[in-house]
Amino acid sequence: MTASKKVALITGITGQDGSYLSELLLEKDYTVHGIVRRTSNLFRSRIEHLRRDESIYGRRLFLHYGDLADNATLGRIIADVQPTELYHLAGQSHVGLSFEIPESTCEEAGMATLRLLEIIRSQTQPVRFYHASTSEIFGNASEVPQTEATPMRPTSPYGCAKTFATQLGQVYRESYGLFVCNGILYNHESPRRGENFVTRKIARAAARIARNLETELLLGNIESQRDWGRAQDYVHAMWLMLQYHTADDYVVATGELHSVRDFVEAAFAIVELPWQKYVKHDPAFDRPTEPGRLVGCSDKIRKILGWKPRGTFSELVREMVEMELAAIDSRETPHELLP
Ligand code: GDR
Repeated sequence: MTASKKVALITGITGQDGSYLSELLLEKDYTVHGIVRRTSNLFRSRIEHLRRDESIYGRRLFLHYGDLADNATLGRIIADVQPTELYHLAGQSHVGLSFEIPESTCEEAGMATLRLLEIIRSQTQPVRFYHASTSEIFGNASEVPQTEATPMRPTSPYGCAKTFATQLGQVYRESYGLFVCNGILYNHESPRRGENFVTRKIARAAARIARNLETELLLGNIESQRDWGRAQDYVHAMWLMLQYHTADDYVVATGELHSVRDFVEAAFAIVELPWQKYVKHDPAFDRPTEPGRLVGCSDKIRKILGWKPRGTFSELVREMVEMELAAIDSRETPHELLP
């Protein structure tokens, strides 16, 4: 077997998106390298199935210890791996938490991106760079739906850091001719979503309440609205961006708005329970400010790259709740059931 010439390096490989992206790239015959933080826990649930696969791990999938704050290590990994594509997905990504820990959030979401851009600028071989931008850059959006041309008006420390990183990506693309794409992704969910994001929190609680493992679900603002898509489709969009002949920025969204309340209703309907009885408001989950109506117009990526989202909102809710139920019933975590 000849080694694949396509070499991807992923920061944030153990996250929801990193794990789906790894699977996609391995299917496409890439060699995949991931940067992981050294922790005392070696179990990396979302990619554990790949790590345990002897035909993949150590052959076409490699993990490297590194930290976004450690410039020397990042530089060494990139020089050693010589990636043809770098997907920068890592960093603190919880918007609410960014109000509690603004400095480290900005360091990870903002400065680390600059650090990586500087490293790829100094490489002799070209590296295509994907930056995980976000709808949070639009924040208090001046128009609905938002497009690539909508002004950036972030409403959280996380949104500010991502705005900084997105604009740096544009500056490096224009100033140095680097191949840098900003994927302006709206919320994207799956059974592998972190438990403190609202969709997973709701899906998990609905299942646990249905199985008598919990008695209530504490939420912040349930009137908040979001444009929710499927993570599996969104990592495909990331890959498409780096395959095109020119680098650009793309909005990735479904174009549909739903409230947190809609998600709650749909999730509890699946387990046939009255949500009003279990869902309580806890101001601890309210945020100092909320963005406006974040809903994306993805015409550009549909037209240029032929991308489109699959599945409906209710299918997404169903998939997430059913995985939680299956996990409880089989005593596995949903990650281990591998949707
Ligand atoms: P978001 O996702 O902030 O949009 O960022 P999240 O799921 O955290 O919140 C969505 C909305 O739900 C409301 N909400 C709650 N949120 C959480 N986490 N927990 C609660 O208990 C709760 N109750 C109500 C929030 O106020 C908010 O309005 C996600 C992240 O993945 C970002 O990294 C990414 O950039 C954007 O999506 C696009």
